[in-house]
Amino acid sequence: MKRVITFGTFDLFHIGHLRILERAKAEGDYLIVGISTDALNYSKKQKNPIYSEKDRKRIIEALKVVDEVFYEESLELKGNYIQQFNADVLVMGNDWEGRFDEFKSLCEVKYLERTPSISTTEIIEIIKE
Ligand code: C2G
Repeated sequence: MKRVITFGTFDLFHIGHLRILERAKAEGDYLIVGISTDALNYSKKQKNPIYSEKDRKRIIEALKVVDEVFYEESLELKGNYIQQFNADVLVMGNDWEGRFDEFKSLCEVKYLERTPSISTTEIIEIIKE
């Protein structure tokens, strides 16, 4: 059984998120998703997500294509998570192209094309206007 791991904040869950999770699952048989905690998100983006980590996790857990979900507490722990969850493939959107190449010694690393014209940031901007 091929085990796939991916990571993300998945705030204001949208079609781009669903598509990457579907394509990640298609890379193997079992999909594990690391949800960025609120604290990790704050450290990356200096702002809090709209949805709490608890709600973001519940939404991802409810998806048919997702088999297992955990909290990603730190970007530096990615290698540990890959080993802990016995992942064969790491999938990320290509906005992260090249950023996780160091893990090629642990598993396959694949960057999939982002879905164009949709992002959480853009949704927030449109609602604000
Ligand atoms: N994504 C996508 N198409 C979009 C928007 C997002 O394919 N239009 C993908 C991203 O490339 C990423 C996943 O959806 O692989 C989750 O995106 P974010 O929630 O923005 O994740 P991010 O905050 O970048 O966190 O350890 C890495 C981080 O946890 C990733």
